[in-house]
Amino acid sequence: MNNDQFGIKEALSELGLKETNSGTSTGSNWLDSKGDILESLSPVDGNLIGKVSSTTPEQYEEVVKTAQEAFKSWRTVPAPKRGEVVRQIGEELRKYKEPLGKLVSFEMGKSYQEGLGEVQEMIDICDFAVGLSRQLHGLTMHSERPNHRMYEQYHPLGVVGIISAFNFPVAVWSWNTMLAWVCGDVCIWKPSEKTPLCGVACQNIINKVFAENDVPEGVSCLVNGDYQIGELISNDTRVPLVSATGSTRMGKKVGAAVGARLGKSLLELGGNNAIIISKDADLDVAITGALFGAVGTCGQRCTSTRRLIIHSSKYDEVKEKLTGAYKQLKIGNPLDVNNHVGPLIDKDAVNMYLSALDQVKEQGGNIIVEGGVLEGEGYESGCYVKPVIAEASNEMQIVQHETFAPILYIMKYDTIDEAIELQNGVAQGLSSAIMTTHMREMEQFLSQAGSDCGIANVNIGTSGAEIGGAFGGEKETGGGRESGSDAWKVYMRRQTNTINYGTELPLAQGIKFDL
Ligand code: UN1
Repeated sequence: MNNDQFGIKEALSELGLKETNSGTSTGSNWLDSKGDILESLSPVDGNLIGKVSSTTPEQYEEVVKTAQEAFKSWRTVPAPKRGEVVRQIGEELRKYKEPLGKLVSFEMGKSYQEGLGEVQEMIDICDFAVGLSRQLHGLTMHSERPNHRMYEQYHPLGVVGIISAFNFPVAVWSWNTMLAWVCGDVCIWKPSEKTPLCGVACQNIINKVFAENDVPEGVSCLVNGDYQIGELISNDTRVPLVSATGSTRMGKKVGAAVGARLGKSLLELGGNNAIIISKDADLDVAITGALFGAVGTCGQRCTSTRRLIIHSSKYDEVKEKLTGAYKQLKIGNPLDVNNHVGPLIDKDAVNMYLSALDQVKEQGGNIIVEGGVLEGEGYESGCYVKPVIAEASNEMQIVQHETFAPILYIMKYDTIDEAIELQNGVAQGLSSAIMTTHMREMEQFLSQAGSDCGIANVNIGTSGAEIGGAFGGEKETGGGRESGSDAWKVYMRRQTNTINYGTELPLAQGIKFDL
């Protein structure tokens, strides 16, 4: 299919993308394309979309130094004024929603609807951050000493490094950056090497707003490249906070490197998310939730549904309904609204999917909806695969592993205690859900003895979280929280201040020190 009919060329030019782009920027200054070239191939048709140069170690030095310098002035701009700049970014994103949504869809492979949804998440976090810019508050407390006042306040941290993944190539960056900016930090973003054009496009959008507001060079920095540039950021003591989204394997490396220098990290890593379908579930809600959770974004969300834990009395019915729904799925070009499932990101991902299917069979799983790689017209990229359902158990090694592909494992339970144990019986702890109309089951699932995940939903699938809540998870998911609620606190340093406005110097704890 000719992708021009979907307006890709036009979108690229609207976003200021060229055939070859510098991947290193401190704002309006784009550094020369000296580094190795990253080729961005679309998983939609396998063709080259554009090239981006990676950042050399020398260029990285220049970026960090410019960012450090920018921090000195950006931190003194009143937070609501920084919020005003973020408000304008939200306005600009509204203008660019369609071309950016299209680029996200074409470079990453998710549906155009989901691409637009991702840009909407960016707009929403801008709005959230604007309000937040007037609410970066600490507490006051009573001092034990007379004529003393005690309070705490939050100050910006400095340079924040953001390492993001291909699957949400723009939204996750914005969750971090918009908060960090209103908090008074400056940011260095390393997008995934699989979606570098999304990074360049966002920087172009930001640059326009920053120029109009005289924001100093270095507040918004972009670097590109493979894991080596990620290592530079993780090991750099000038970067007090590193926020990394991606696999648990990657997160363990980043966490160890940042921890070794006692820096702060915010990790949002793998999930192995389950939905419990109870005997009292509304099955229409349950099937729709499970279907979107498992095949949406071709199973490439960290919140994708990987396991269904179904009450034995409903098992056959759910299996039948779900199998029927899978047969109706249309797989193809994600820019075509008639399709439900787009491609995987690249051929490596396809190979991981195939290897996972082999392991499912070797380890005793029973495949009930067969997989396979699609071939022929429209599937030339080799990245389109069939979503799979397999009967499996937590004991199988492959079920314990997050395969970033549309493979759904289904299993049975009899008691709610057993269901919760199965739900929690994996190394990851991001998202979870129960489908039930039974109040007691629901409350047990949400109690301290219930789901051990960062997200626990009722009658909603595991994916599609709103930005207003803190986003992240426990165990191998890394423990970090991004976006809403009080996630902003990680981007700031807390300071406790005690002020003596009296004429004596009483010491705390009743200590006397008289000469
Ligand atoms: C991710 O896959 O890293 O909750 C983020 C969701 C989206 C974000 C997913 N709002 O599915």
